[in-house]
Amino acid sequence: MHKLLKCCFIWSPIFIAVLLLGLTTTTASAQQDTVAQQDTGTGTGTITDDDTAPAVLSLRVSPTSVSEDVEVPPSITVVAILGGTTTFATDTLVAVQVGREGDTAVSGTDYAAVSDFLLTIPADTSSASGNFTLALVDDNLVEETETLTVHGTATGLVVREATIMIIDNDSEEITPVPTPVEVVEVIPPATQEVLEEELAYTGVDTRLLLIIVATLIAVGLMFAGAFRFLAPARSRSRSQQTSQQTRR
Ligand SMILES: [Ca+2]
Ligand SMILES: [Ca+2]
Ligand SMILES: [Ca+2]
Repeated sequence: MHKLLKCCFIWSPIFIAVLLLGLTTTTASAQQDTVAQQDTGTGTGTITDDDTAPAVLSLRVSPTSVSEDVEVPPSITVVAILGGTTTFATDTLVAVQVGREGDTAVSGTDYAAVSDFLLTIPADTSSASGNFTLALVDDNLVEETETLTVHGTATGLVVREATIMIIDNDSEEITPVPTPVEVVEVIPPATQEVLEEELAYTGVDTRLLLIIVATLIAVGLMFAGAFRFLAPARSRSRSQQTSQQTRR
């Protein structure tokens, strides 16, 4: 019995080790079998994209307004921007046109015609920009502010346009209207004095005239009285002379 226990004590670890080795070998063999099966099999996987493609593209311009009489034709920058947060995996071509029917700024009249051009938004990019020169016509017409549309097209996208404003520099000549002025007649002091002197002189003259008239009346009365006094005496003297001649 003692030998039996001793034998078990010695051989048990060996037995366990052999058992574990066998299990490991079996597992590896099973894995190899699985790999072998995968290598020889086929499968199809589907990757579903969770990004929504852009649907809108906006055009923006800078500057947005220019004066009709600007000395140097301005360079207008046009930027095309995809709407939203996603981009395309391929390039996006945007055909840009400057001006269209209905604009108040007329090509060839208010500005020199601008050729169409392309903007390319690279793959995995949200925007692109380009430039064109806007040569304005400085006419002498009095006009309202004119508008010039920058628009375009891109496959599968709604393109929102931009507007440039052309500011007029002409104005109507305004004829000044005279302001009515209230005129107040003011008599200069010198004139006032002259008038007062004339009035004073007229008063003296009237009094002098009255004195003269009164004097003449008085003189007339005196002569009349003297005539009355002298006339009877002369009559009596003539009568006496006549009676003396008669006596002779
Ligand atoms: Ca004009
Ligand atoms: Ca002008
Ligand atoms: Ca003008």
